[in-house]
Amino acid sequence: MKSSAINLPLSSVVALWLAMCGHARVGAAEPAPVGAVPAKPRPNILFVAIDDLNAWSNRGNAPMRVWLARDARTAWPAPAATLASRARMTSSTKVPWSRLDALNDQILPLNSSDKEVDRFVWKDDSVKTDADIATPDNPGGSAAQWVQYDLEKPAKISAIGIYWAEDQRGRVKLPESFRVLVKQGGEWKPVAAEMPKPQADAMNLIRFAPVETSSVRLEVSSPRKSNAAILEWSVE
Ligand SMILES: [Ca+2]
Repeated sequence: MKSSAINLPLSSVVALWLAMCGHARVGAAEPAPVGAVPAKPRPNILFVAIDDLNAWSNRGNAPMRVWLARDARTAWPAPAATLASRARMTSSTKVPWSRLDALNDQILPLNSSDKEVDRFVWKDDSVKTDADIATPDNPGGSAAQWVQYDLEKPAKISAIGIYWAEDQRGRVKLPESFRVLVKQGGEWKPVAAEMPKPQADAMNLIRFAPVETSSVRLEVSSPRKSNAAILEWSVE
């Protein structure tokens, strides 16, 4: 008998299987810090594949097609078209093993110390003296590090989201301070908003008066002998 393939949305099969097994989870257990929103849980590709096969072998009577990614990065959906995903990225420094495209790949971590997703990490070697550390009179510090989005074309923006990395053990720490700058008339100008204290384990949202710009820069000052790092940076 000629068999035919049945195409079910993967999400439907997995949702059904999770519900039947009592593994379905909804929402975040911990409240989000003030000024921040919890990250969305990321899909677990391995878990999905195993459960999907299991569900099918118990119920299906026709072949199921399964593709295994040859490159781990292709197992994730392509980023949606956003201001950030279309932007050109540059930075003041970068630890060689870290990835600049971790900023806009739209892959969110489980928490700030998640090592299973890519992160962008600045070098710390420019922060040496007290004068280099940011103060109210010296915002950003003279040794401030930065990362920059050059937008595909000028756009009006009014918010950014930052998911900071922080390791409980190690040198990656939350920045002591940071600023958001936009380029206008060839000059960098800070956006009109008070920068909140960086929070771990959440997407930090900063809203400001709408401004039209072609480039956005995020400037940070790291604690001495530490590296600031980012897991995701969105622009709206
Ligand atoms: Ca990311």
